Amino acid sequence: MSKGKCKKCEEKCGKGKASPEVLSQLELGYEKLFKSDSPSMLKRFLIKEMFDKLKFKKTSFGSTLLDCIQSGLENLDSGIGVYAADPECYSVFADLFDQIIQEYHTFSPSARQPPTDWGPSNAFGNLDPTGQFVVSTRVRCCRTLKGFPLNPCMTEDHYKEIENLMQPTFSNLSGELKGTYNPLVGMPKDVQQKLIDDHYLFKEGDRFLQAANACRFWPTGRGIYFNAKKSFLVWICEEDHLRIMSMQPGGNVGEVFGRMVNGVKEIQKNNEFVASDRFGYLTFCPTNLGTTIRASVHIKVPKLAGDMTKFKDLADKYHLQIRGAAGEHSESKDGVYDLSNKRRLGLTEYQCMKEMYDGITEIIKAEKAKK
Ligand code: ADP
Ligand code: DAR
Repeated sequence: MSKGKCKKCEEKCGKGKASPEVLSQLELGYEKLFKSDSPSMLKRFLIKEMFDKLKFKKTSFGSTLLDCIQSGLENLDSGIGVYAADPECYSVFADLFDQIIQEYHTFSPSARQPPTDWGPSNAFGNLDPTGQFVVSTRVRCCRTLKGFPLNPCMTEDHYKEIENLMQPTFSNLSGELKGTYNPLVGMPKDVQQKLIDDHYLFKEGDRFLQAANACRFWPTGRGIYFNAKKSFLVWICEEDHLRIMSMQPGGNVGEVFGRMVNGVKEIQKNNEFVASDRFGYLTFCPTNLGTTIRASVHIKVPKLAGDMTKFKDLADKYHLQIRGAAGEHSESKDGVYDLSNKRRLGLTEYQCMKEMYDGITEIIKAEKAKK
């Protein structure tokens, strides 16, 4: 397993400051951002004083401010516009990350992520036993493997090593978790597209990830593990090193969550994850820190969706996020919306799930009550 820095980072590493080329790109990008009407948190929080302080800094991996904000400089329509190019970025560029984290997760600089608490195994039942509203349920979490950098600092060998590192773990999964690993390299395009269309596999070509240097050497080292029912799945090296997920038709949150927890516990028996006292599990995007859990339902609420402004206000009230039927950056299809918890940091895994469970319960009540 490569413990060393990537060639790109080696070139950048060296002591001290960002190179003149990086500084020049930063100044040009910042000027464009400053003149724009970008809604991103990057635009709102990276004021000139902070920019001038951070632009010279480098992490021990060699990451610069540019490595973290390049996606938001290129995609002015970003909501956030910032990723951690390596785990140290959260401390080296804390001035910027802390404000993003406080706003997105309502998590203050003095706050600490509580210890992992999955809660009691029978905590959650079925949100919609009649099947009138909830089409399907999915719960996912993200993990960064110790000893590896994050996307912008990863070499092609890093991607291959992570893929190879996970094979013994996958081979040892048994019972309901037993399945096969399917690398993207060599996967027929029609098979890949059907897995994407059926909501199992990640999409390709996300412009935000591409601009963040998260898609280099694609599809090397990328792939998906899944069991026979495709109810337990693991993504390898999409946005994060690992995305561990459970999903099934219907609204039985307890079953879906329980399967994901079992999978995480099995995988962590042989693998060490990167976490910090302050933020819990560290991830490429600051929106996924902490529990890293996104628990979602595909739900049909045609009455509420008839007034999207009120629907969004109701979702906000219960700390829920609305996505389209194909996930992030997609639109609803056939009246199906992806509704999930927004907050992942500053609360336990159980509290995260409860926030989603209680929120969706209220959404279903509101849909039933609406004339
Ligand atoms: P992530 O959830 O990992 O942040 P996305 O929002 O892009 O990523 O969703 C990834 C895939 O998971 C998409 O195809 C999306 O439609 C699918 N998905 C998310 N929630 C559900 C759900 N409750 N039921 C079925 N598919 C889902
Ligand atoms: N589109 C980027 C990412 C925001 C959060 N989603 C992730 N991490 N997949 C943005 O800044 O809006």
